Amino acid sequence: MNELSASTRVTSRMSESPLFLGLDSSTQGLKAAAVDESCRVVAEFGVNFDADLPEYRTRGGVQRGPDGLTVTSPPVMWAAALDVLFDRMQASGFVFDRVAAVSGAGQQHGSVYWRRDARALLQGMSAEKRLRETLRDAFAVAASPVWMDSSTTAQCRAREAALGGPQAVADVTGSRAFERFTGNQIAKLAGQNPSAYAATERIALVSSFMASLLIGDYAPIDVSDGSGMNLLDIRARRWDPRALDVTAPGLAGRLGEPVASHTVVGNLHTRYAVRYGFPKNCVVVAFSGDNPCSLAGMRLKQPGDLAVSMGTSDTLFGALSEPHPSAKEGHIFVNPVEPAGFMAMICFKNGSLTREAVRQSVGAQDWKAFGALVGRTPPGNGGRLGFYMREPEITPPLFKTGIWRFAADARPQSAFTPEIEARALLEGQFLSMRLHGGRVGLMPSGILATGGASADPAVLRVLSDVLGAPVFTGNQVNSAALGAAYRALHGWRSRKARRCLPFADVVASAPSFTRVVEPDPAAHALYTALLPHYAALEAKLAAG
Ligand code: XUL
Repeated sequence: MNELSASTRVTSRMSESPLFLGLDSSTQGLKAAAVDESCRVVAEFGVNFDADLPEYRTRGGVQRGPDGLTVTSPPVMWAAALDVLFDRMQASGFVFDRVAAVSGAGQQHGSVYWRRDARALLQGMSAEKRLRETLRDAFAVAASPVWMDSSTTAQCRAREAALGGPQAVADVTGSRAFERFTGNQIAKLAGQNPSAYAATERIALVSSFMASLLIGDYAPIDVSDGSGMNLLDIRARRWDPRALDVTAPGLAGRLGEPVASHTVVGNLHTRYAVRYGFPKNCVVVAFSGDNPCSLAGMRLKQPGDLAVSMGTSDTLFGALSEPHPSAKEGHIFVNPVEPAGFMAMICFKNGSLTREAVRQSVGAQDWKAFGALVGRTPPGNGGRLGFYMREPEITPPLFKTGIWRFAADARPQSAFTPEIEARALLEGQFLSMRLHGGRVGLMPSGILATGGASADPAVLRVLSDVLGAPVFTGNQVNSAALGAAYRALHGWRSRKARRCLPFADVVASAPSFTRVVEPDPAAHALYTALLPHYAALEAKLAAG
């Protein structure tokens, strides 16, 4: 995701209509996007934790423990950033008095431990005092574990053992036990630091924490971000009692009841009306995770709408009506804009860095030259397949790195010609997306391509043909903040209508994406025939 620099940006003149503000409390900074009622982005702002709040001594927004596994951030820094952001918006003339609703995104999985009686501190926030002072004593734990933390393997294995194995955990909570998932972080805290856990009155996610700062009270966790905890029954949309029991004592009360993502969780605290001029009746719509908000920002409204984000790692997103949780393939979350729906998210570690390494190894100077190489071989590569694992892969779980090449008859090959290698890389990556996406129920009817590689026509051609769907592109700066702004609008309109309005209707006037590639049916049929061969080879590799 694109980090905004410390600068601020007002992209067009404010209109007179109400505005909807979306925040994104991400790993490295706090961003904001404001949209008008027709989903036009009118302003964007950003704060960078390292640069703008150097006193917290973070690098990339986090602090790393000596074990190399523990990764935390001070929650008070996230609160301090909110003041810096709003001060900056005020200095640039942002019209706070037009903001009808605010919502937000938070980096997923990170947790904040409110100390007993912190609620009174929140309620008593004042316009004169900065949040960092008001909340100095609000935390039972000064260092919040974030999604990059991987120190809870023991707790993950204990959870899976207690609940019947990884697939059983996935069946209920949408994902097998993952180190960064909040339930496992809570289990670690309760086990290793029982006095801090005992002093904790309420546990927030980064998302609900930021919402709490706005309403001046403990804000509920929404069911979509709540799906990233290994604690929520994603079908019932309630905490799973067994998952809570194996985590820590007295957890239900500390979590509070989760709410639907479009819920208005409160009015903005008067502090913000006095300090910045927000309207007194400005409402706060439940904050959610950054990935759920990105789904909203990319307007993946219905099952079949997929997004492929091609960055350092590649991520496949999609809306789903029927979830098929898998212990091997990514995550199923509750959908943040369709209360009865779900979303899937699958991460592939070997993304741009791997593509870059192969581009260099085949002697292509740039992506144009690489595309020319790909164009010299036919779709399907004559049945040849390659697996390019420069990094230990998450999907499929392949910890051994290396390159494996196979002829059409499955015999291992030590090398391919540059043109066969170039095509094998792209086809392998997208066959993997098709295979693993299909296993959790993602069946594409349209694909939004984002990230660096989405500018490359050869990449998009193979993507479209392998997945068998048209590819769209658009220029969106920060889909999480934008999605949060759309969700603010969605929650606000739904509240007025006293029912959850279809999200598609609410964002109908947003700028459309550009349809850039149509799938070639003949090529797609070839890939369909090749998929079982690919799956068999991959299974062999995964088995060692
Ligand atoms: C998702 C995850 C990351 C964070 C980044 O499971 O861990 O994408 O949400 O902010």
